[in-house]
Amino acid sequence: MNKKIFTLGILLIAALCTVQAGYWSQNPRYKKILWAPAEVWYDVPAQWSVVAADKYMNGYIGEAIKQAKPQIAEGQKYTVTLGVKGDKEVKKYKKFIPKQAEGYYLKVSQEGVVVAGSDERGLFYGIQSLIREMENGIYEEVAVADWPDVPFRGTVEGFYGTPWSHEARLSQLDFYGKNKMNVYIYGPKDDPWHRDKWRVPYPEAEANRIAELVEVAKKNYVNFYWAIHPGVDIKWNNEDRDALVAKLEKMYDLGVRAFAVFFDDIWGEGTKADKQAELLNYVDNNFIQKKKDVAPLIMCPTEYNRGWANEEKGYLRTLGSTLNKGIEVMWTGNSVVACIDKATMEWINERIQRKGYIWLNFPVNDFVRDHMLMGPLYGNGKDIAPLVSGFVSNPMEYAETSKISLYGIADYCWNMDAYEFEANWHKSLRRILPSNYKALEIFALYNKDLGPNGHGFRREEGEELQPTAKAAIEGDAAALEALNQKCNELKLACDLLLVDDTNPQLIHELRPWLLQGKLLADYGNIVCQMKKVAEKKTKEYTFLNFENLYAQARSIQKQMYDNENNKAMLHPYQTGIKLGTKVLLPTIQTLFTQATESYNKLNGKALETAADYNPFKVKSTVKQLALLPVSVRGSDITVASALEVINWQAGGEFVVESDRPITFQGMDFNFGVNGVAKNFKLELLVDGNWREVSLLHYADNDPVIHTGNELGGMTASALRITNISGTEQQVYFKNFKFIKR
Ligand code: LOG
Repeated sequence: MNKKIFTLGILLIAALCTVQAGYWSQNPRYKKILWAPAEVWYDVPAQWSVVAADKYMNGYIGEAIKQAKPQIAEGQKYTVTLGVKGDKEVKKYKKFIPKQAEGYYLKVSQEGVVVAGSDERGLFYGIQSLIREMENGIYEEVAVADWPDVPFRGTVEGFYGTPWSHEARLSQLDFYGKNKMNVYIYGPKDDPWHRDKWRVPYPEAEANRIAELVEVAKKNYVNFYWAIHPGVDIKWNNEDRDALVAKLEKMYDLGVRAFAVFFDDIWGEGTKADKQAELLNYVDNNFIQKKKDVAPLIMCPTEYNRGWANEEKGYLRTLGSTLNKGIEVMWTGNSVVACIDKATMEWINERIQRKGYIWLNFPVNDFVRDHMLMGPLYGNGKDIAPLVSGFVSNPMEYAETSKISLYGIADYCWNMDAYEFEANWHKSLRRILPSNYKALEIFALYNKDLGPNGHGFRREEGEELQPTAKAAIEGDAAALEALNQKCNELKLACDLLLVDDTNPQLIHELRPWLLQGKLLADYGNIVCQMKKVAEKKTKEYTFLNFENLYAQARSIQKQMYDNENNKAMLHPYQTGIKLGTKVLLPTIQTLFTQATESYNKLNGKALETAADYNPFKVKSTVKQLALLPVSVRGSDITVASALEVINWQAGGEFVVESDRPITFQGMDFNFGVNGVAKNFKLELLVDGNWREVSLLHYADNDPVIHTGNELGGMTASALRITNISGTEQQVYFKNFKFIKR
């Protein structure tokens, strides 16, 4: 064999360039390296012979090993030996095979390769590691023992909005296999046959696609769970019970062998713990258990986070004591969107009398659609593995971009203690776009935080820029130039990414944000230039004078606004396209104002200095509404919608204040329930006095609440909506908009 010894320098280059090789590039990271003799690299042989039982080679294992670099050929000296504990082929290695489920022993050496799984999935995972070890045509000698910390790891497609495409799902399943994740729960809120039409079987075309997904999931050793969401209108009678089982039977016929039942985001009859448990136990006893080849049932409770748990009513304790022991119960943590820690797990596990199954609402962005979430996965406790039965992430409807965080989920769930989020993040960017990973990284730096949102969940963004931003604002010329360079970098990154054709799906998803990113960078460049010329008095005329730059900055502001309102580019729910909102954008805005103020002062001018001004804010005694952001677009003022059920207590108030009086043109809102206008009172604050405005529905079957004609032309500095029904109201906060003159 051709032996190549690389010098340290070359190794460093290998480490820094896009070529990833060796065990440090594995995702998830290995649990235990048993043997790693030296930094010596060997050529991967062109061919090898396989030593393995026929049953593997005729199945998915056979398909998997064919993905490795060497081609299978008979009579080769270099062999790859495959097997599962108990098989004669791997008997010699018995003592190295981890005892944990899905574990494996892998040894790569000059003599040959051994992959010995503790079970078949473990063998598959060992092969994935092997493929990685050899993917660049060279390999290092290594032996590892590897196994997962969390038994069930993966995703729940559980967001509101456009469900993933079939192609996106196929690509996800492949990605899960490669990254050793074993769960995909199918439960997109806006798939009608999952929720609204839960009793109705899928039409043929959709059914065929599901059958194909099941097949591809199997190949990737992923459990495909199909979830049903019956709680919106379920009646607790035999007819609906049988309808539910009949639907699951249909799915079973398509090949599905794992099921979930969701009761999230509902109110009324469907939320009763004892009824839910009775139904689920029935399904468990008469369907899941009877089939013999079906995975344990998963349920998502109505009180799926601590913030919503009503201790007095004891919903969770009822589930805990009533649900069959084998049924898994999902949990999003201390609130809807939260990082998971030991305390929340201890709290929930005690109540449900089993280990909670985590539904992590990250990187889902259905409640902050204007932000793309490309940051690392961080903040979850590294000590929770023994306390969870599963850990799945609810991703964005942008499937390809979500892989950045999912890469972290895979690593974190497999090897929690060793998880390093920064390192994982960099690795993921290289994996997802090797051709342009540096550009992707620069762009991602401005797409981490969620912006203000109803759940109050934020992410770090722009710390690396913070000192520069601060100094630039304080007047430091070098810092201003450094900021200018950052904008150049961002623009360069966007331009490179816009024409990258190696991952078309990724670029397609990012495109609106890339175009907005270019404008943001332009805006930054112009404002830096404005800062430079604002304080200089020049006699001669130059086209690049302050007022022209000012006009250009205003033009860019308008282009960004137009981009956010481009209906052709965005789907109807989209609330805008934002990036850099934590540090970069606010810094540019501040510099814009500073520069304009200095110019005005020096030249006796009165150019408008406000870059972006929002006079509105929300105040609410209804906890779930208190943090909702308000946005202004032209004459439309919109409060962001909330997706979950709002428990609006009797007398609870929702107020939108303005720091200056505005004249109302019109207003309507949608609480998602017919006939509730009578339960609420609307008032406007006119000259210090609250004046009532009537509320009405135009039709019995229309949930939209309209305001009486008296509203048009009223000038007020606040509006207030109060629950006057005397009881708690359950509503959705779907749409809330008013128009000013
Ligand atoms: C929904 C989920 C949604 C997520 C984030 C759960 C269990 N249910 O508030 O479908 O994607 O929050 O908006 C949810 O999280 N409700």
